[in-house]
Amino acid sequence: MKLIGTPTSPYTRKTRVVLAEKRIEYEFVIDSSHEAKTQVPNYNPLGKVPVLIIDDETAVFDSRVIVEYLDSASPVAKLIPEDTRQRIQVRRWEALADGCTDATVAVVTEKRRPANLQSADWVTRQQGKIDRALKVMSDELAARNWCSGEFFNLSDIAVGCCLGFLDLRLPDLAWRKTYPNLAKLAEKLAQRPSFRDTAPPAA
Ligand SMILES: N[C@@H](CCC(=O)N[C@@H](CS)C(=O)NCC(=O)O)C(=O)O
Repeated sequence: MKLIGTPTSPYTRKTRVVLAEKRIEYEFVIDSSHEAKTQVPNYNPLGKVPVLIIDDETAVFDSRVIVEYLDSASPVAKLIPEDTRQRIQVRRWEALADGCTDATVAVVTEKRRPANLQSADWVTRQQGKIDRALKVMSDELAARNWCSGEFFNLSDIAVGCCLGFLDLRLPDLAWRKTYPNLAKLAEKLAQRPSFRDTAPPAA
């Protein structure tokens, strides 16, 4: 099995954490679709990573589909509950965290454009999504150990990758100060080998 992605992509990291938690061997192929020589569009017409090439040469994307495949591929460390209500709760957390990451990517992409082409309104709109998502994550986590249910699962992985990406790309946001319960969760996740071994290189 091969995973195509980059060490800084938060969606790639989500799939790498899942692979590590489930103890699934894979080859990590680094390919950024922003590079001229990228092969990513040959596997994903959307030109986005991650892409998982499974043994029969089928290319699976995006990260939400990949993690579902991986969780069903091995019984080790189930990360998505069978029960419908619990599963929907976990996937809602994932949608919230991934959506917060999407808005972070949008802010960073906009700020990399030439100053005269940047839209302050667009950045404010995306920043609003990040702020609201963080507040809801913090409110719903409250004083509990894990985001959804009694055990570590995909919801915690998605939130951990989202928070890690905020640290990488928007280090001035100071979310730890505003939301100490999210900081505590991030600290706990950072001690897991799956998170430690996939931490993005410094920007
Ligand atoms: N919803 C997708 C998002 C993937 C995504 O946006 N990946 C970024 C890297 S972090 C990418 O490849 N961007 C290149 C592009 O949009 O052209 C997923 O969860 O896999």
